[in-house]
Amino acid sequence: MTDQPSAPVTGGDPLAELDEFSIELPSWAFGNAGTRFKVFSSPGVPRDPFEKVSDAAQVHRLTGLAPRVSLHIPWDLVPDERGGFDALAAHAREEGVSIGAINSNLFQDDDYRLGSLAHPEERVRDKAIAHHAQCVDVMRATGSRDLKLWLPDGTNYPGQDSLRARQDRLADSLQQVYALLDPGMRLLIEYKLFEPSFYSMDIPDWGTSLTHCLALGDQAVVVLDTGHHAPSTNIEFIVMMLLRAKRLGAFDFNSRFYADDDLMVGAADPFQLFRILHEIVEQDAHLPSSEVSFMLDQCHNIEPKVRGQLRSVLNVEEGLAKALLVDEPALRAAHEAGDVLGANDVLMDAYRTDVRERLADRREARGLPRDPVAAFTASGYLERVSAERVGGTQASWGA
Ligand code: LRH
Ligand code: MN
Ligand code: MN
Repeated sequence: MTDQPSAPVTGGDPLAELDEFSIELPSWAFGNAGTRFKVFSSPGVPRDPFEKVSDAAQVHRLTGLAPRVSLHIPWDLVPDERGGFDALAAHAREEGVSIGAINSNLFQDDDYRLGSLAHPEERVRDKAIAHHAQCVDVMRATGSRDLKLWLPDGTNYPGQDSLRARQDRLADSLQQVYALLDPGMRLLIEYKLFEPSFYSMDIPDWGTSLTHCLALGDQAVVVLDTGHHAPSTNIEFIVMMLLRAKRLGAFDFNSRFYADDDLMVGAADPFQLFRILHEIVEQDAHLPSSEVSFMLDQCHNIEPKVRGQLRSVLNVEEGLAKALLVDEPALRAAHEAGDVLGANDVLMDAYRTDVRERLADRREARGLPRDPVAAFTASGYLERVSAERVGGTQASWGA
């Protein structure tokens, strides 16, 4: 192999692949969120799932990047007198978006003190399984493909329960949840290192999640939440391995300085986001055919919510644009030549490229505002909904 990097094979714009890329927004990002110390309330916050979907639709309207909204059940339950989930799906369509993943909730019921799907008592496990049947009904009504399961189960003290018995019960419960799926539906299994359990989590890492997925079947895939790892974990390595195993189903993107901070993606460590997206591009997983769902899982505690989501999707777009600019032939040539620093230079050249003007040009060419955040501020949307959304209770994380 030559020591000269070969010329790129195509003369086309590498950013054209952004046309097919999309990001899914979490309904809960639009409600009031906080820490265990205080939930600050913001004006104009949605009072129900319809208003959350409308806010999410603003992000799509201004960026063209976010056509789906994930729901969390029971936070986003729609009462029959509001037309049920058929009405919510119709509302989403009118707003130009659709319903994405349906998240189950196994962490806010008194019965789940010792766990849910891995609970020692069959009655509690059955209740947690039945909750997933309810979620699958919501999927059918809304046209959602993905059932997303994050398991908060675990133990706080060594000896509190048998680690092995918990896994066996979990495997059995997961099989029952999996059996609820229609063909074409997917079960997304999310892992988390710690919290709310502090000694052992029953699905603490990608290996455990993947092991369960492999036992369940092709419709089970892993969710990687970027905030759910130990500090210094090489997340892009995990991304590469899950793609290699064809079991990376989705991301929950966010960023963190310490633990599961749920801050805006790309805010704490944009270079990590770029490295993750480089592994994605290496395996063409940014293309819709890969079926990787790029979701956000964030809470906006002190920042405005719609603007927080706008900033987040633009951060992901920017990271992906830079990853698409990596000169792949040059990188491969450097690998083959064993050129350590040359290879690193190729990657860093792409990361250091300022793509903001190119992305604004692309938006303009597609009839979108060059600066979606400025367009949102100028639209008066927040003032309008703040005036309209009086009465009722503002949604908050967990309600
Ligand atoms: C758990 C988690 C999971 C939940 C969400 C609200 O920490 O990341 O995805 O569904 O937060
Ligand atoms: Mn998550
Ligand atoms: Mn989390």
